Amino acid sequence: MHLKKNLTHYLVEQQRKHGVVTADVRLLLETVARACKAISHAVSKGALGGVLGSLDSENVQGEVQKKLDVMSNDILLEANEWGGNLAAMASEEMDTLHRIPEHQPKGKNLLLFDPLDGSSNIDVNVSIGTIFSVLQLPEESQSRDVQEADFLQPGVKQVAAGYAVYGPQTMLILTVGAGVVGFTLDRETGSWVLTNPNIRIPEDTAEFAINMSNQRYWEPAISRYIDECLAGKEGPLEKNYNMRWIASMVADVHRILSRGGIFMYPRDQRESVRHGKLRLMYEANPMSFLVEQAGGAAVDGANRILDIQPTGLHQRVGVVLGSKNEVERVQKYHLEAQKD
Ligand code: P6P
Repeated sequence: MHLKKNLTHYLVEQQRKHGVVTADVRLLLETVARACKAISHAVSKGALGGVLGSLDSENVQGEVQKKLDVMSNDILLEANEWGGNLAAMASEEMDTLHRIPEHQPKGKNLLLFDPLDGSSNIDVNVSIGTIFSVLQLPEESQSRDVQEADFLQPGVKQVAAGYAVYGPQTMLILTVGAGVVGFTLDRETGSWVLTNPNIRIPEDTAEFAINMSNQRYWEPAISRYIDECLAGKEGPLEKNYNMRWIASMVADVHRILSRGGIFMYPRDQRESVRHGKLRLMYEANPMSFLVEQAGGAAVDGANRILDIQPTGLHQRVGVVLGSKNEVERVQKYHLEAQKD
């Protein structure tokens, strides 16, 4: 029987051949992948597992928590407390950092995650996902207790990032800084099988993703670009565009990694979205790392997302990412608008 390459095989290769993965990061990624299998199993049960619906609680974002949000968060915390490769974790669902318990061995990695992104789609059976990012504790911090400030590193410092998408297939998309690879969960063997060994985003696209209902709040640069897309063949971009909006970042980004496109959740004039809706540390940064590693681009408007110096664990940011030439056009419009 010919065994297909799996996640462990890939990570051992990256560790041995390319030295881009240390043994403790390899164990961390395998542990996160195992937790995503458990989350996939819980999500797939739906009403049969009594896991749908909301709790009476709100998270630090002031969003009503779904049962599966909290369950997914707990699965990731429990899976990652014993490995000895982490100093602390941070999550969209927790107000502040989660230190590794005293009785467990500590490591020098920091794990950040959105345990179940797109959870407004859970109850209507639309694809959702888990997003994760790995940073390392700064040298000077390794001799003391971890603090929230230790997480506040720009996205270029990530050593790994990825997501699991719970859709018709459950897939794990990962980068350790050596390109982007995709694994499909084989539910019969429980193995993450390498099915996409070299994911690349086409530099051009004719497909944009944005929530059009926010159009009246957009900044001029976004309006200018979308107007040009809607003008189609007769407009300045000289091609007809298609539109998609799943309202599940993992699903929209997965489509873009699979066939190209541009995803936009820009900051806008609403008070609650004046810095953007998506969170920098555990949504925008990991997705931007993946997109750049696949040959795409990711900006907050005028600036590269991975260069942003964070000021808060849950800070929000505008996000425009995907096919390189398209994103650079939007960035150019923002830069031109700054000069006006
Ligand atoms: P809207 C899901 O709640 C999320 O954080 C992202 O996954 C998604 O892209 C966005 O918000 C959808 O936002 O305003 O269109 O519902």
